[in-house]
Amino acid sequence: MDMDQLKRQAAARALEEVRDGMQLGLGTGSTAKHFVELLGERVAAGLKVIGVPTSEATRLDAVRCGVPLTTLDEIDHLDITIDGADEIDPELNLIKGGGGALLREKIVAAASDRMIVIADDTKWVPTLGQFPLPIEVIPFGLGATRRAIEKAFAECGVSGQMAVRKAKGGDRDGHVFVTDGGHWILDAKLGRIEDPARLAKALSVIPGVVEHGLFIGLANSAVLAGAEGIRVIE
Ligand code: ABF
Repeated sequence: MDMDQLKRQAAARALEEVRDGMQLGLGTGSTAKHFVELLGERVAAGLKVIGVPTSEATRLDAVRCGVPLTTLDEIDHLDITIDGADEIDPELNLIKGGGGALLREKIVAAASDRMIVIADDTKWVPTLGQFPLPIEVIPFGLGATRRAIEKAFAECGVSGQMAVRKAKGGDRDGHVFVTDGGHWILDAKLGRIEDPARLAKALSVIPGVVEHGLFIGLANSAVLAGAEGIRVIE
């Protein structure tokens, strides 16, 4: 079975948790896209739900699939957010943001009663850090922000190269990648993050850092699809 089929299976398993009347956070990325498509089929068959998308890309997918949308200004909470991840550790800490939507993804996840992560099982790791950690930053004063981030890395016992993300494909190919919020992303190759909660706190207090891709204590369960079948980790 190819990776895309595994992603769709994980999405289908998460869809079993969705009930009539739920308010849903809709994630970003190829796995979350499968979820939106499958949800659209259920909506066409009569399921009543409403969604908050975590990116412009997901908003367009949801519209295409007929999933009704709202915003966090119009509703006061979400029942479940279903989203992908770049890495998932045994405590269900995550690295997210490879798709560039980490800021909205974190706002939406934090506004949800539950977060279900959907992924193929290659995303399951013993320790976070092989995937470069995305850090969303304000372009103004980037040199100072980078130095502060490097200081936080040293205090938290990690180090590695950081690079401003470049857009791949489309009109902006090779130019700086700009997030939906108009910010830039630094990708930090750290290799191994022994204490992700400590690093998350240290990054969060740096002026110029808008958000980072460490999701600590936000996910309630992970649905992992692999060659051996589906595992649900809680
Ligand atoms: C989003 O999409 C991200 O936070 C993560 O970067 C990525 C996962 O993508 P995919 O499902 O395509 O592997 O959820």
